[in-house]
Amino acid sequence: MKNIVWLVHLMLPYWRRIILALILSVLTISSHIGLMVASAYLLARAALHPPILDLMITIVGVRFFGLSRAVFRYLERYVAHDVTFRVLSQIRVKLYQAIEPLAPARLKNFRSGDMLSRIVADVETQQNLFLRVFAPPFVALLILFGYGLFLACYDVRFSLILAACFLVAGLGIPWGIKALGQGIGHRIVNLKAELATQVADSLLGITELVAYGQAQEHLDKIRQTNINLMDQQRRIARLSALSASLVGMVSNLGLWLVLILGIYLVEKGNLNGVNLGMLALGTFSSFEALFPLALVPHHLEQNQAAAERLLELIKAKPVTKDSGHLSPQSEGLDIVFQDVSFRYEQHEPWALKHLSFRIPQQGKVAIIGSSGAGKTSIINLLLRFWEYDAGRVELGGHSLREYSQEDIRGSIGVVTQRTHLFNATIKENLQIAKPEATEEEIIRAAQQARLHDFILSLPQGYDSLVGEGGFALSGGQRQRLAIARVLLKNAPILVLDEAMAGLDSLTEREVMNEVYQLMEGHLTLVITHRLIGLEKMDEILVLDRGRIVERGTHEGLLEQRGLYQRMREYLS
Ligand code: DGT
Ligand code: MG
Repeated sequence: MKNIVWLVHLMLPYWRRIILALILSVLTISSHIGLMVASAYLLARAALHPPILDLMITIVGVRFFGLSRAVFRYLERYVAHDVTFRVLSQIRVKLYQAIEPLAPARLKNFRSGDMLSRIVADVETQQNLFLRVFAPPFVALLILFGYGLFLACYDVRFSLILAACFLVAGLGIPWGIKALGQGIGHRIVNLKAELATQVADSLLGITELVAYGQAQEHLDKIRQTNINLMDQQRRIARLSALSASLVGMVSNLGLWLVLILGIYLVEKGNLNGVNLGMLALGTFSSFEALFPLALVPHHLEQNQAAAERLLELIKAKPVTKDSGHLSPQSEGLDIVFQDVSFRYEQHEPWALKHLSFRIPQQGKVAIIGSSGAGKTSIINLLLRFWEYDAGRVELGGHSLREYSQEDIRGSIGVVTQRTHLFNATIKENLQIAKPEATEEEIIRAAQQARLHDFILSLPQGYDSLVGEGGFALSGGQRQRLAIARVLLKNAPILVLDEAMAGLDSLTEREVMNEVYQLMEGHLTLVITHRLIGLEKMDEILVLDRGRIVERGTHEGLLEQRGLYQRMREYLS
């Protein structure tokens, strides 16, 4: 129920359009009734051969209702869909605003296909909310009252027949259909999500699936989910057909009852025979308002299930609070980690334990250590992707928590271990780092990253597309693009996490030289497995299982003859 309240809340700002859509909907059905009533009356009157002038008004009425029905139907569709799409776009904006602070920590719990299904399918499901859940009962009620009053002008028993039919077809049948289709709405939403997850998973891992000969099995799984989904949809189609025929039966019954009562009244002289056809056909056409009611519970269930999944995302709390207002200055920045401990989840082992180090203004620190030692975790804390559990992290003399997250990230240029390239041109991928960058700046960054010549060798140059995730580039080229991004951003703090991974030794040295030049005047944190160029570092931290086990300059560490020295010996 909470979900629906949330959705209604989103609809409230459009209450004027909603009322207009409801009025137009009522006018459409009223025109339909009007057309039937006027036509039946015209035929009955004409059969008595009255002077043609007597029929003029009715003839005009038939023409009017015939036309107005189409016009109102068009306007009603237009306004109702306009409202619907406005609400959908609101949901999308809200969803995006909610998701952004969740990245990356909280989003790891969602699978990408499931996320896609929430963002696309679950949002789209909400388009039924107004059109198929809220509007039909209102319209049916208004038609019942309006046409019921019209019938009461002739005999109140006509109105009672109408009310009885509306009760059966508007409440009884939907209730029965709901009982028969209990849970289908939920199952459809969940199966759609499962299908999206399986398809997305198999697309992302298609190379592995083919290489390990698992493609057919995966395909069978997708097929099975698809069959299950189709089964549920077939059940809904069956229920929909059943409800349509039941409502059809009730409306025909209503027509008969009105006709029988009418004949009785005509015989008794209480009703003019000319009106008989008009009342019966009008009643019959008023049932148009009842047809959408049968599936209201089903759509409501589907809307609720989808809204529940959306709210799960919207209500999720980001791991880091973004309540600080400070903005890092470009001068005087130093980074201090004071006895920092951190773990990703409560029950997991510590990723960082009692970590203390300081990178002075414009200082250069390298962090090395075995895989899983906690190197990337330090960056995750620095970028405020995760919250540390104990200790203190300072930037420029203030706790990291006092800064606005966006500003912190704005002042850090980072090459992550897993660079993502967008399916766009090389130039656009570079401009992410600095949207207002000039042509010269972009070329300069690419030259420094030793990428310029390669880019020029492509037929489209800087306008070449890099493909989904950059698949048109080699691993090393992707990495150099990431480095070019950082060079372009030229932020006061530079963080390189395995930035040179995937580069051949020659290119690595060339790019390193450029990066070292850039490091001058920047605070730099380098994480590397390769142990190259560490002589230039102010301090090297050797990390092991979340703790600093050795620290010092290159020479100092070599003298210690500890882990650092062993690692170097092993590499050389
Ligand atoms: P690398 O990149 O292989 O050289 O390793 P590091 O040193 O960068 O390791 P790091 O900091 O990514 O991981 C440290 C530990 O934390 C490791 O045991 C795996 C765990 N860990 C890393 N990322 C996550 C995460 O997102 N969620 C959870 N639950 N654990 C994580
Ligand atoms: Mg790492």
